[in-house]
Amino acid sequence: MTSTLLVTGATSGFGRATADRFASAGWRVVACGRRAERLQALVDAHGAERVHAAAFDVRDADAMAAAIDALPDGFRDIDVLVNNAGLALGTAPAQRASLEDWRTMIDTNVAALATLTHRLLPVLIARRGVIVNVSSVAGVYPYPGGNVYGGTKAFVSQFSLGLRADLHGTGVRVTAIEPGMAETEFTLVRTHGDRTASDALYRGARPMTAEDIAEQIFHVATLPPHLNINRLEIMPVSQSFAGFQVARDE
Ligand code: NDP
Ligand code: 8X3
Repeated sequence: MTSTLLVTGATSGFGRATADRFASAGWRVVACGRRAERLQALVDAHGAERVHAAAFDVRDADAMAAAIDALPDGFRDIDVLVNNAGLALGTAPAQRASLEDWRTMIDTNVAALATLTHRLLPVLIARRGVIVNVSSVAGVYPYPGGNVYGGTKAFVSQFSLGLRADLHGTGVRVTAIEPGMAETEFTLVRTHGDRTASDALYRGARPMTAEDIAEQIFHVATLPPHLNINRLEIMPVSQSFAGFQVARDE
């Protein structure tokens, strides 16, 4: 029997690599994102019987509902939901951050993720499915400039554990994956399009790749049905931790 994945943020980075990974393994994939031409490229690469493109902005609850309602036969019985669409905007300290950026992160990383999960819970319960929520080390370890982005990812990790508790006995599995630095379009988005800054961050650092994360997502989603990885924190070897900071009187 063919299984079905729905992954958000499939136009780039982790989401695109996840769509490729599952489609290549013979799954049906509902690939979501705003950039329709990139979703079409996934359809072209894997075939329309394998990949269905669902172009919508996850912050638009009506568009999300319409896209789910419009899923064709063969793509409705979702077994795995990967809530991956998300973003960081800015690295300024809270006192200089953009409120508009904060709201965009909350609407995308928190509100949209909860809305889509709520919408798909009935089918996931019926199919004893899997939810993989893409969180971040930024939700576990604070760093200067992480403020609202880190807060949204702390929500994702804690919401995932809460789902585990509520879905007790249903057979539905829930994992929060918490990656560290991976080279995708993430930093390009965070810097509002500064390619030089993005390239400089990753240069020489051997960051993780989108494919590294997609492989982890595929792994947790295809474990034997009696196993649940609650949280999976993963970093490149080149990234670790620095100490606390101390402000001193003059
Ligand atoms: P990318 O910028 O490469 O991909 C982000 C994806 O999210 C895109 O496909 C984008 O699609 C989608 N997206 C963003 N906003 C919306 C929206 N409003 N509606 C629909 N889709 C949206 O970054 P990553 O692949 O790195 O990021 C994926 C997830 O991983 C994010 O949640 C991020 O926070 C998280 N993460 C990333 C890390 C990293 O170092 N790269 C580390 C830890 C976590 P489109 O623009 O076409 O709509
Ligand atoms: C992305 C990882 O460390 O840039 O979530 O916040 S980090």
